Amino acid sequence: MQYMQCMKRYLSNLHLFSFFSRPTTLPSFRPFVDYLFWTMQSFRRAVCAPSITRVFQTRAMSSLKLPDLSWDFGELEPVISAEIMKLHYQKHHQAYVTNGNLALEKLADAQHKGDTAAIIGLQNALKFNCGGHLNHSIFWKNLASPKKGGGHLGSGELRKKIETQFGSLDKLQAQMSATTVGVQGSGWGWLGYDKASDRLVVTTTPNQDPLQPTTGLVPLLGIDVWEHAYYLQYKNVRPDYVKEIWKVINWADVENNLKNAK
Ligand code: MN3
Repeated sequence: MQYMQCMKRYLSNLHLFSFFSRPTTLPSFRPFVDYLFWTMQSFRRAVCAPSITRVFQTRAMSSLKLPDLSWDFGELEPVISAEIMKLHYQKHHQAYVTNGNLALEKLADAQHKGDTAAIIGLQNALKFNCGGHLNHSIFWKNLASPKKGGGHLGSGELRKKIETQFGSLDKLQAQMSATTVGVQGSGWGWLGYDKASDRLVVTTTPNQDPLQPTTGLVPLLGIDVWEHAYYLQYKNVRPDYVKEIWKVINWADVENNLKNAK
């Protein structure tokens, strides 16, 4: 029985090994003996080596990383203080990355073991931590200093869409501010894009729920209204933070997200 399993594994790995390790030309002397020796070596390595597919899967899945930022922590002042941005990026986002990678490793292990219960048990940790990573990666790019275009909406397709659907940029901002301030507890305000109807949508998600996986909408602009995003500067007054943040919205990035969504 063990022999049969061994042979089965050998045969399933053989095509990979023959590609990597088969000599291009066999030595001209004692060809049959050498070929036999090569075959035995391949068999040994194929059986002893871990599954190549699994190694690649594990590495590919455990690869969340803090993204590079296009601004310095103090560049968004006075709208958001350097202290907030530094803590937010280095501590909060880092925690989502660290815990997301941990959850992904556990998932790979559970999948390898075929442990369905463990896979299901990891879903909340995956949504929260990997969602936090996705959301913040969008958020950082959504921000820019006014000196680098922050707060300025160009005259492209995004402006046309906003004016057609909401009347003006001011009206969109007013609607999105009200919706975002209204998030109960921690969460995000979003300007999303609905591919099916080719329309912009203002909405919110709770906690770290990522927009696209939970609603199907493509995220164009996210506003983080977790208290860690503003409390050190705005205390409990979330409406003031949301009102100010429009001065540092990187509309060029939002426009780019719309272009990529299509
Ligand atoms: Mn945050």
